[in-house]
Amino acid sequence: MKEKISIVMPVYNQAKVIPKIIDSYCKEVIEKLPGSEFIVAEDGSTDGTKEALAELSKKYPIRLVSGKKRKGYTKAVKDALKLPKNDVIFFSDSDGEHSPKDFWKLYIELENADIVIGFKENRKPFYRFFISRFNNFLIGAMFGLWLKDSNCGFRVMRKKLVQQVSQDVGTLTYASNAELAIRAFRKGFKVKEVPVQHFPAPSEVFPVSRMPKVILTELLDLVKLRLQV
Ligand SMILES: Nc1nc2c(ncn2[C@@H]2O[C@H](COP(=O)(O)OP(=O)(O)OP(=O)(O)O)[C@@H](O)[C@H]2O)c(=O)[nH]1
Ligand SMILES: [Mg+2]
Repeated sequence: MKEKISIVMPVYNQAKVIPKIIDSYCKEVIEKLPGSEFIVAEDGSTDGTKEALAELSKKYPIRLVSGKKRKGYTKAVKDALKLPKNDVIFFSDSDGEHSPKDFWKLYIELENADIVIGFKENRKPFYRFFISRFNNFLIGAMFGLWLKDSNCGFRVMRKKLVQQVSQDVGTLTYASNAELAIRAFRKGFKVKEVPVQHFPAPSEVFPVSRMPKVILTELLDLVKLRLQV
């Protein structure tokens, strides 16, 4: 496969890692697939990320989309997914949890699927591993989609799938990436998973203290989603 791609990357307060991330995704992927584009969707950052990205956009071929006010992950991703020009979309979080080298493993599998999702084999910390597995079990039982890491923020997908489902996402408060996969699966798209490396980063959304609230909300949201698809 040598198809050009569009990278879509949401960014919020990633000043520490963003120069390295932009550099590595450009070198490992963008430069190797001529005609590709790199959409960087940033909003509301307060830690110098905006300034860093403005500098980086002079040196690297990124399409920078910036907003003053923080949109929140789900809205930021939905808006960014309206922008790709190319048929293959490589979506990745920007917090350094993934390696752009793993892109190629997912990309090759797109020959046999409409969306290929990375799965973090050795999830850390342990409570995240456990909760993720439990959530994935519920998704399998309720929707028939059996995945190991349905909410992974590292995936490659066809634009036609993104166009058909991404704008409906908004029911699973804490798992919008999983919701996109579920909606796609229920529309008949083929979903695959491929193991990827994982470099744990501190989580803003999921500290252990918020787990009871997160789990309860997720359970109710899954029921709501089941009534929709
Ligand atoms: N544009 C934009 N990006 C965001 C926003 N919130 C988070 N992000 C980015 O989205 C990615 C995922 O971030 P979070 O939603 O904070 O998730 P996390 O804390 O890393 O959660 P886990 O990876 O599941 O532990 C990161 O690369 C963030 O920089 C937002 O409001 N707007
Ligand atoms: Mg993360």
